[in-house]
Amino acid sequence: MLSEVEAFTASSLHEVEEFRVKLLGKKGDVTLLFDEFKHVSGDVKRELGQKINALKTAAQTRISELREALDAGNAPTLALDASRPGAADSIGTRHPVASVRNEILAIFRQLGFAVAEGPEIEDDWHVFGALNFPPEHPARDMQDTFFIEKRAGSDNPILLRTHTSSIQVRAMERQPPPIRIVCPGRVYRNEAISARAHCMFHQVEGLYVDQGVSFADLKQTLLYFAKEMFGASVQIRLRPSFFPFTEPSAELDVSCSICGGKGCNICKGTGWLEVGGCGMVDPSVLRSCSIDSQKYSGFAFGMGVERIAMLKYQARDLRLYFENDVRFLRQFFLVND
Ligand code: 2U9
Repeated sequence: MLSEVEAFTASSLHEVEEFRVKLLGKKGDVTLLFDEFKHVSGDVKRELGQKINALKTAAQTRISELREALDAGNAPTLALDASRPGAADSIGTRHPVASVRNEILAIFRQLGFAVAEGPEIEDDWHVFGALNFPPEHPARDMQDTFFIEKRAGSDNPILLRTHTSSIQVRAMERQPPPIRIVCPGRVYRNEAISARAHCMFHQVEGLYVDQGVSFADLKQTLLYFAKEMFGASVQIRLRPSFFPFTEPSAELDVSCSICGGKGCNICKGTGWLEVGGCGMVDPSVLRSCSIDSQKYSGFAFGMGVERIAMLKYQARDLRLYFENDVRFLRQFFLVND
């Protein structure tokens, strides 16, 4: 905007007045910037204030120059100083969610996992049916899932995926084992938005299917992940749980890296932080995807990227990750990958 102001030229006093009103009038661009500025706080405020003031001064200077030139009957000249150093472009930063997702994927790539993606608009079979969700399961309810189309004569409606597990189902349908993939992506759930829940968030899920894959392999893989992600001194804990698609199933906790497991307000005094879930792929899920469950076994895991980002950056409100407020995003300027 500054260079546009400095380069502005006019052939009449009327045009100069229009320019003044557009910038400095009651609803002018610069006036509106000053209004917005009132809501900004912290370090950004000082820098922004200086920039808006510079813009205002430049506009006033250019208006006076043009008025003087036109009053004197001269054609105005451009107030360009060719010797002035150029202004550097400001470079954007990667969003913290993308950054954490990339970090997670890089860790699993080191273990030989390939990255696989799939459609966000899915069908019931790939999100629920193949994953052993019974027909009356609450996740299949309108309250929990965004349905797009209930197709007449079909029991396979179109919906927004509620987890990235559908990518793994597609991979198993497409290729025979060994399969070793990590699947990142957006998922959608019909939830009220709050500091802890959102109707859209990001997951990374993983799947390893081969001959002789055991729970010990799962545990070792997750321990490696936790140490790479949260530091070499972390411990992991698996708590028994239930998912329709894994048996046995477990919740994955890591020891709190803030207090070292002693108990603090981040881990609510427990010394442990929940980071995801996991389990051995239920043999009936393998069979749904035409994989011989006598010959092959597999493990799977899943985690929410925003949740890991919140733990890593100690943000208290999930909504910060979706609002794209530069005052929040600018704090991640050092994170680059
Ligand atoms: C197939 C078979 C099994 C993926 C898994 C979880 C456990 C899990 C949650 C963590 C937090 C979702 O983001 S979250 O809300 N996920 O607990 N996910 S096992 O299991 C699969 C996937 C695909 C074919």
